[in-house]
Amino acid sequence: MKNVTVLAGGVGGARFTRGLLAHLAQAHPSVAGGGSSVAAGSSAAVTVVVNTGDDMWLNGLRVCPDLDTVMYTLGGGIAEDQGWGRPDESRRTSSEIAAYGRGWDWFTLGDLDLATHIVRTELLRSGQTLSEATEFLARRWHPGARLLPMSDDPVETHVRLADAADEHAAGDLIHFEEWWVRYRATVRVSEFVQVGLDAASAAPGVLDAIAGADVVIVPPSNPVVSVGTILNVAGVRDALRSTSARIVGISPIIGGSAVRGMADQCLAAIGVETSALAVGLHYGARSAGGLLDAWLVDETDAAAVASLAAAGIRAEAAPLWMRDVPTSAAIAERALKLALAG
Ligand code: FO1
Repeated sequence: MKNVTVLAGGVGGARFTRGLLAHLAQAHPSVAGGGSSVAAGSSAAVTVVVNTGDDMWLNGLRVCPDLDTVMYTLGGGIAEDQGWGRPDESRRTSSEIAAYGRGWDWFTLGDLDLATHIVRTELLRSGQTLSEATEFLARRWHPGARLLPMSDDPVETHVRLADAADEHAAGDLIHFEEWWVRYRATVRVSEFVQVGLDAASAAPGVLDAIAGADVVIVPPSNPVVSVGTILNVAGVRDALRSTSARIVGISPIIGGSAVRGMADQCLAAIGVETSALAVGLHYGARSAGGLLDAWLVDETDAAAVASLAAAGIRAEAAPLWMRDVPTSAAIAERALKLALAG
């Protein structure tokens, strides 16, 4: 086991990767020990390619929700129950910003979290790329994996509202985070638009991390706005098609409902049923021009295994609830075994 590349969004991808690193450290101890991009104590090098479609400019700061969630989660700085942001947060600064009538008062920029956005913005304004700024920030957190933004070019997921909401008319495009956080994805959307995608290229190292992997993992992140966005970056799908790596995914849907967030609303917007089977078929079998060699579903969805196999996707059922690091590590172990079997 040498190189594992994970295509991650926010909370689900971050928690899965934390489990993966724990499993690799315990299962593949190496004499050399871990370096910054090698899982601590493991001979395996893990690269996380992170979705940047949720990113935004807010109060003049570049906020990168998924990169920060992965960095904080792997670095031990995450507000665990919330899944994003820092623990023991305060909101003194954002309250002052709101007093000026600026910013998004429904989007919490905590005082500690703000330091990350301030330093990132300073680095970007000094001419660094998002990759360079991400590498700099990660040094403090020692994530045990290499974090790569999917692109150094700005890509923002916007949603086209199917219905009016507050000051927005039906047909308006709003930033994904406004739909996700202000409206909790309750307003119907007609499409997702990745603003900037056409001009975006994969960040340095992303395509190589896919080409050079032994296993590529699609974690239980949002298949539309997180994994889907990464897949749309120029060159990524081709790299996934041609890599010698085995590609395994873990279903973000258990028993017909999204484990976290509002993935079901995103799936509905693209006409995909909210089921482990439908998402696996949505990603598609590699042998049929799709993404997956293998797909791990929860035990409650074991009935999907036969249909997935018929579609050319090797599937197994396993407990997929990530309650803590040990359960996430067990899922990672099953995913790696499934990827490398057959
Ligand atoms: N999610 C919320 O539900 N409410 C928030 O106020 C909020 C603020 C926030 C600030 C920084 C950050 O990195 C993430 C934040 N998130 C918040 C989470 C964010 O919406 C999600 O992590 C992803 O964008 C979706 O996976």
